[in-house]
Amino acid sequence: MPVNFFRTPKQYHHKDFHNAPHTHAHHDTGTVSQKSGTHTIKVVRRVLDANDIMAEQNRKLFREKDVFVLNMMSSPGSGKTTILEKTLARIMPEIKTAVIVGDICTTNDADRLAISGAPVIQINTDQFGGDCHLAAHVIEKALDGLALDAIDLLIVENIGNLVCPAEFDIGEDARVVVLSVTEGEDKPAKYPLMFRECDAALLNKTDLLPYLDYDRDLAVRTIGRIHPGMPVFEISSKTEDGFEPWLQWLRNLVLKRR
Ligand SMILES: Nc1nc2c(ncn2[C@@H]2O[C@H](COP(=O)(O)OP(=O)(O)O)[C@@H](O)[C@H]2O)c(=O)[nH]1
Ligand SMILES: [Mg+2]
Ligand SMILES: [Zn+2]
Repeated sequence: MPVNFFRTPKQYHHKDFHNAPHTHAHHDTGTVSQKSGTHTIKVVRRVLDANDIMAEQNRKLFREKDVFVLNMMSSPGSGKTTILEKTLARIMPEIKTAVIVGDICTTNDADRLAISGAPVIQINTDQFGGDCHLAAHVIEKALDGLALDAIDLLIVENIGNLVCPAEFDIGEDARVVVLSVTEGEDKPAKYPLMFRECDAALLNKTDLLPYLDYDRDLAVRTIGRIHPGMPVFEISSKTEDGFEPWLQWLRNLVLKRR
């Protein structure tokens, strides 16, 4: 019996299916047989275990080097790169920062972020299957090009996607999700795992609120229900409104590490 991916039994978490052979060509799934659902799930578990092991290795290295690592996630276009452009301009040189940025194609974001003077590494996943998230082994490869001794903070701009990046530990210390007001207030309810897994949310593009019917209170209430107590920073990366509380939150975390 082939596995039916559209009728997921409750006991199987979504992420067990995520690396199934049909979706992620680069993963170690060459020996997978699709004949038996049980067999497939076993292999997928092994792939995820491998990611966790690699993530722990990354984390150990970051600790040794006293580097704080922030994983920034969101859907495409919510403003991650713009937030980082403005953030880097305001926290450097006080906090020595480097960025790893993931996209399927192009070095557009790396080019934008390099203007800050921060070392920037662009990962393009089209070379290994067009993956829609960054896995721990990809981060480990990217570290070859970075002098960890010279930085206090490493920010990873993950690939635009509200689903699977939340499932892949990359060895980070903290996670933030960006949600822009143009995406609709229902997105936290639709993608709860992302909001549960993060340590802070940035509600971006608040400068556009006068032009939208966005229910800001509902969005904030929903996030609070999914992840009670998680800070929600309401910002505009266009005007830099609301930036100081977000930067203070970030600075505190990095300084605690130093
Ligand atoms: N009005 C407005 N536009 C923004 C804001 N932040 C980002 N944008 C725009 O949204 C688009 C996508 O931003 P980008 O930073 O590339 O998003 P990313 O895909 O998440 O990295 C760009 O055209 C930005 O100029 C904001 O706070 N307000
Ligand atoms: Mg970007
Ligand atoms: Zn993915």
